[in-house]
Amino acid sequence: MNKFKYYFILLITTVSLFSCSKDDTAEITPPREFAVQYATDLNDIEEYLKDYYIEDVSPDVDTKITKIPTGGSQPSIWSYLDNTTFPKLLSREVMLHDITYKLYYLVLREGVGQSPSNTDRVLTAYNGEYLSRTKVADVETLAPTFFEESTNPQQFFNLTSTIVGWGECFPQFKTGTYSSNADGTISYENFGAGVLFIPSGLAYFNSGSANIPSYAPLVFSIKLYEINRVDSDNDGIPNYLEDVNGDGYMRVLPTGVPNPDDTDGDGIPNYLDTDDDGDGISTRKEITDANGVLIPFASIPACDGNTTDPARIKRHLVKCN
Ligand SMILES: [Ca+2]
Ligand SMILES: [Ca+2]
Ligand SMILES: [Ca+2]
Ligand SMILES: [Ca+2]
Repeated sequence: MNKFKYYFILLITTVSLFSCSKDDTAEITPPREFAVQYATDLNDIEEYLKDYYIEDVSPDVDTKITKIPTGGSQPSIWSYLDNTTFPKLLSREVMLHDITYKLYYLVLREGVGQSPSNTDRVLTAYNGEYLSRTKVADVETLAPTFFEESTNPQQFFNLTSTIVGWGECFPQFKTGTYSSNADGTISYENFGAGVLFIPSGLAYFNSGSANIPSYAPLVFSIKLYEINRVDSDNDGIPNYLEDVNGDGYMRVLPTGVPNPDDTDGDGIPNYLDTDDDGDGISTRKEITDANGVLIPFASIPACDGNTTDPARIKRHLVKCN
């Protein structure tokens, strides 16, 4: 009996808690439509590209972006669109949220080392700003606001965990060279450097983040110092060697959409598929020696015996004998 009484009281309390919270909660605004917000963001980004110029690029590729003064003759960032020499303002198409985003990025320097795939980890210095419009005396202006920077990065970011815009742009840059200093620090040179102009749908969209308001397009100046290769499915083959079409990008695509990086067509791209060719034997087991001992990646022989050729793994997977 007591037990029933207890449950009854608990039930009443629960119901009143729920009804209480329902009454007190402000109406939640549904997120904006991606396509509508994208149109606004693209307009803001293109206006920024046309109204601002790269004032200064230091030898260390620190950028200073400034608004072109009235009557000024400075070349806008836009003037570098599809330039054949650096700086180059380029763009990528990104299919997401049932729309095709145009993602602009400025390459100041390409770099001389390796490019990450969109599933690798990067060590990058960066400076982040968001774009917003403010109205003063009925005059609306678009302006950047600084929110965060990292000048001496210590932490690698996995591009699958960062904003989509980073994962889409970083494979377009390469690392450089580095040397150790007597005081234990590292100097980076000749690295890829540029500026990314990211619509909010490829960034934080309606959620915002720390100092970033919701629906804010972002501008990141970046310097790619180092990369870490990732082996997501732990089969001994780094992701970038499971990028079958070699475009630097690997994705999980909706059911029915052909995926160029999915050898057996089971819907799981190779970099996440522990059995790439779908023969029932895990890839990891297929790269063992005669005694079943896993062959270290670097020493896996290729059909042609060239162990330095990255394509050797692909050949191995198509059952070279
Ligand atoms: Ca792998
Ligand atoms: Ca690919
Ligand atoms: Ca597969
Ligand atoms: Ca297999």
